[in-house]
Amino acid sequence: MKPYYEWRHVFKLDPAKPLSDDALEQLAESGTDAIIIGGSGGVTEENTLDLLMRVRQYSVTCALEVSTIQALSPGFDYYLIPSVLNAAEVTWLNGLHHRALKEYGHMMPFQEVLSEGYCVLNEDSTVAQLTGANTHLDTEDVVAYARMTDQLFHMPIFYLEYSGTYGCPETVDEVNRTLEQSQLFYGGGIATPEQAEEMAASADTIVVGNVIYDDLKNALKTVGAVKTYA
Ligand code: 1GP
Repeated sequence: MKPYYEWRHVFKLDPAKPLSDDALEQLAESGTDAIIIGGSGGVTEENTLDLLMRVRQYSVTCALEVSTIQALSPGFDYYLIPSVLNAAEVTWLNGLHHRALKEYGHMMPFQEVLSEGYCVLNEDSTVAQLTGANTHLDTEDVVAYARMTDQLFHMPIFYLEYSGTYGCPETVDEVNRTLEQSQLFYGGGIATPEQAEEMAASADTIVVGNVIYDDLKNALKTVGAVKTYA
């Protein structure tokens, strides 16, 4: 298993989207550092477990990004728990977390749990709609959320989430310079090796999602782009 602080490139697979065995094999054997299973809609215990079993045929590190308590399943290397810092309702910041801890806190494998300070920046994304995120933020606002994650809450991961659209490299760069301890994850709209390389220049870890389903060839090329850069 590769520890999260060594991840430079990860693929995020959506359990609600179909993926052929052949495609999954290519992704798992691509040299990516980890596979994250997670999505914002249609995630169930059944489709999560099904995908976990399929990924477990390979040696790649596999994490669950928990978006619904119902889909919590054992057997992952890591459990990533997002807290949306710019959400409109506290449900997404700590409400679901409270509910989960009340029910399962006594048996949670905390050594495998990683909290993520999420900053959602694409107002059209499902996650922004779901959480009512205030995406009208300037760089100083985003940097303040990065400090909150890093210096105030001491969360291991700060996640700049542009899901579905390519973000602003200058903002990523500014955040990168601010963070001292937290690992910087960048995700959103990476569709080419060039974009992967550009974001990998500032973020510690880049997350590649949608393009897997739209253009597998280019998705696979993002791995090499990041590794060459590193
Ligand atoms: C989504 O950050 C990830 O949670 C990746 O974004 O799907 O736009 O690549 P894309």
